[in-house]
Amino acid sequence: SSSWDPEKVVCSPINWSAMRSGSHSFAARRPGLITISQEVLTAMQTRKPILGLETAIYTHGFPKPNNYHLALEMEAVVRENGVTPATIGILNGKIMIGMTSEQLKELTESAGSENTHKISRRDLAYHIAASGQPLNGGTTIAGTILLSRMAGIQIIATGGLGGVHKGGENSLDISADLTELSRGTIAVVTSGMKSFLDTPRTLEYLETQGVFVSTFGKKTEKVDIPGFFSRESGYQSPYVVESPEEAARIFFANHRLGLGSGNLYFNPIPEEYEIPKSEMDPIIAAAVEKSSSVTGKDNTPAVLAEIVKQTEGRSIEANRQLVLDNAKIGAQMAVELSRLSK
Ligand code: PSU
Ligand code: MN
Repeated sequence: SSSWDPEKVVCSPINWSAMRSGSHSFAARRPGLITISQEVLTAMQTRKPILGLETAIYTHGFPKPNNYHLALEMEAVVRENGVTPATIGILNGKIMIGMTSEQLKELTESAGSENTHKISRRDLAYHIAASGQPLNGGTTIAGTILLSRMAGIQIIATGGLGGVHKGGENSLDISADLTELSRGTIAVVTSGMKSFLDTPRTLEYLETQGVFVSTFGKKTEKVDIPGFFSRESGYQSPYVVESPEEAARIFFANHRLGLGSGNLYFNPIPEEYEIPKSEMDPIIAAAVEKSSSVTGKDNTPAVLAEIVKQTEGRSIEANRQLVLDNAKIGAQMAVELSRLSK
């Protein structure tokens, strides 16, 4: 009907105009529940583009002290592209949207301690309300997606996506990243999933959940879903996008339609840092084998730690380069989205 205004479509709990101003977001309506840094708050008030960043990669992916250096580098790349970084995590029982470098230092240094956990949807309330020692947390993609939504942040840059684990049809180990992607409007930039996940089943699951899945590349070529350390996985990407501008346009249309579902933008690792799939696959297979007795949320970190050990730092440099590139692409998307929504 003529009264239908896509700008007014409410994607609970945040509507589009509120997302832009930041002033009526879920977080703003519940003061004290979520701590938004001064820098991020200013960006919201002045309608500067913002990019959300996850922290499980620092607490449960990267060894110390590389994790702290990476956290700073990620924010620097985002700022260089004219965007305000919002690193998201839990520090001393408080949900943080944006952290000072001292706070980032505190969180990353606490990696590995018994009070620092990996935070997905099911973990969130406990970590801000439990009795005992104050807890810290690195948010997974799932955790970062849902907190971004609460704060009114629309795009996040991450490293590797969780998915359906190999044998998941029996173990039921399916990352909450996938269900969270289906729960609300968010754009996620990631470099793919490692070969310890079942790529075709992950794609089927995402299709069922209505998540748009695309990879940066040329539409005239066949483009694979990237395999994290390598640019190929052997499985074709459902869609191809050619630039951050196009990606932002698709995400904006997704929002204006009120679809209320997430978008995945896979960004293959830059060629010069790629580690061939043939080289990584046996290493990853061995890491999975070694971690097979570790179940639940500890499985992914155990596999990641074993990969780091086996590649002696080479995987760390590849991981660093790809995640920095994701921050750059995510920031460019945020700039374009901000232009489109003016
Ligand atoms: N895969 C990677 N690197 C990562 C992760 C996964 O190659 O850092 C992290 C991300 O934070 C992701 C989470 O959201 O692990 C998925 O964990 P799980 O499989 O327990 O859902
Ligand atoms: Mn899992």
